[in-house]
Amino acid sequence: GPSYEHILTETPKPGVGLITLNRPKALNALSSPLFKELNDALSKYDNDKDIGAIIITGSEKAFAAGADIKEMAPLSFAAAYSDNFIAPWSHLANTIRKPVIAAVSGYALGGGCELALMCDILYCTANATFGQPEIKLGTIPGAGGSQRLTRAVGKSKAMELILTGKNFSGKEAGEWGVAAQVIDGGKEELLATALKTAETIAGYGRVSVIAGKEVVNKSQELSLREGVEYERRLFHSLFGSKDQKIGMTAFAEKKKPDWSNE
Ligand code: CO8
Repeated sequence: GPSYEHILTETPKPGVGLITLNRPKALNALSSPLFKELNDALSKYDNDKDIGAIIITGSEKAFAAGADIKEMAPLSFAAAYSDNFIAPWSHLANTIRKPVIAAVSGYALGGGCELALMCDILYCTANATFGQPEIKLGTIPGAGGSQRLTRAVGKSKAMELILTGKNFSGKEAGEWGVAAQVIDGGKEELLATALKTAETIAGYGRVSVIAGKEVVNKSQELSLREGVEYERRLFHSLFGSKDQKIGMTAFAEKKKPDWSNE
């Protein structure tokens, strides 16, 4: 595969692409060069017919301790605005169609928290540390944190977190619905859980998985009525897929479906 400087990529299980953020000296601070590599790896997995689900993880100590503060410190308004600084971060949320699981151990602060929130499913360890500490640096979340955290935890709690900059734990992330599962144990147990889910998803037909992700994401953008109509249109359209016939025929025949991904 391609060789990267700031991330590692591997396929630890059939159908699963694993991306490990790997800037240990900076606690995986998300520099522009790192994000360029992350986007490249995500696109490659998204376009790879053999891959059905993607995991993003970090180290035991840090998922990512934020955007790279040292890169941002000297930035001017004109440079940030004209170069559309941070816009490439939207690649994951805007264009990646296969499910992405965040497996968070250690720090997920600022942009690290926002990256985790962009993923489709979030798993974390109980003692992971989340937070939007930008206010302490004289700024505010810039990669969707104010929007996604608010949708996840509600306005009052998001306002408290973003205006005080105080951290919250993995345990709290689970209680508040930010995380789908809080894993007892460390990075190893966390990754095992993420891999199991990714393998399960990668074992289903690609077309229905992509459609499932698309309709859940629409719920974040559309009114309930528009969202339900959108879902119904896509549901109807899946009767045009081979996998709907394969799946329902296999059920009736008490067999295991052999997906065509068509
Ligand atoms: N950027 C750059 N370098 C970092 C970052 C970061 N976000 N976080 C840690 N590092 C570096 C440290 O500078 C240090 O480097 P060095 O050894 O050269 O001094 C190394 O990583 C290890 O860090 P520490 O020595 O600080 O490790 P500790 O275990 O003592 O502390 C902490 C760990 C608590 C995580 C601490 O490093 C910390 O507070 N980091 C900053 C957390 C933070 O404020 N993150 C938010 C950044 S702002 C942001 O993400 C903006 C949102 C995104 C888009 C918005 C655009 C405007």
